[in-house]
Amino acid sequence: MKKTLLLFCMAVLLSCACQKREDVVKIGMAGPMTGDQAKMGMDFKNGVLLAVDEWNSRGGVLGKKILLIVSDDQRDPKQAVAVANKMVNEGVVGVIGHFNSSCSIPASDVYHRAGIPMITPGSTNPQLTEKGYRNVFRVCGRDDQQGKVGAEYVTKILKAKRVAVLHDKTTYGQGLADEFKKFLGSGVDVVYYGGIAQGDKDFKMVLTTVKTKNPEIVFFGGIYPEAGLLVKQARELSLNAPFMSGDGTIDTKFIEIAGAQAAEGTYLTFSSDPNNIPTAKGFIERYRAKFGEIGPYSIYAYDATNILLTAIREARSTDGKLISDTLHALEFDGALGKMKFDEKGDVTESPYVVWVTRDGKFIEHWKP
Ligand code: ABU
Repeated sequence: MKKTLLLFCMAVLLSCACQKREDVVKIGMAGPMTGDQAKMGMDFKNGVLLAVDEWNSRGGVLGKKILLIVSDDQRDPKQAVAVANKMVNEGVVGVIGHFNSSCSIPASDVYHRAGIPMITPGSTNPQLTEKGYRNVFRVCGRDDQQGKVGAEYVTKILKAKRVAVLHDKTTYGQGLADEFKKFLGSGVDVVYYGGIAQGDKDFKMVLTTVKTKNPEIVFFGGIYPEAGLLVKQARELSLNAPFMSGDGTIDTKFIEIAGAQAAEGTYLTFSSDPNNIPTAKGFIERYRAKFGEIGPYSIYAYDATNILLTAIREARSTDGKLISDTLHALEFDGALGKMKFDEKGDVTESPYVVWVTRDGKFIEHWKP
């Protein structure tokens, strides 16, 4: 009797667990939710959440509500692998993330083994999509594209001859610095090349050395916390050459940390201003109403989520392979405009432009 009761209870529990698993479609989102890049993580989360809420208000996907699982990778590669494994074990059918290339790349191995699609809104290091994983996608561009545009501006427009190149020794930061350096014209002299440590606060020693090299421009491959301090401390040392950086720096936090005066005239490579993209209008209004001003990658997170959910709907399945195949075939109309993935999982179009900081704001400045 006892045995029968036990078996009955187990069957009920199992049925509840299955029922629970089937009640919702789980998708994961991962990024730096705490620490010095938490602003980026929050921008991601808000973009994803807006898309999920909109889908859920229309009934969800495949007749089920969508459940978002948010994970904090703390911009740490080991933590990224840990949260990737955790989300896989929790049964996510796709992941939006991560932000840092140094997190997305090792985490992609986990998603690949599990056969789950991942779409990063902001990891730009080329290696991510060079592994040949059919389940890995990005809706942003690549550092070989943005490094080239930065180098073209410095070489052809600024006509600089003496350039200092700094990076934060990360996959993204050093990778972008190297791409930038690679594309500089043959008449450009790299008078300094070197790395700083992410998380450090005092860069005066390296900046003092850079100053002795008398550069006309200083390029920094890295993210806004260090970029802001570098620019601020450079001005304190009367190193007044303009700085150039990439998409990891174009955030209001950069100006906040550097101060508007020190940040004035900093060049940044990124995509075009979404405020000038007609298809982005509705997204910007709805995002602002819910969360305030959009961050640089909010719209990318929103489009990445919509693409993933569209692929699940079109595939009529939560099977990872079917979703990935559908993602490769989709032509998607997003807030950023038309989007299509190539064989590698990169977007077929990702034009970069140069922005400049003026009066505490980022202004779109130059198109190649
Ligand atoms: N692309 C901006 C910084 C994030 C990353 O690729 O590491």
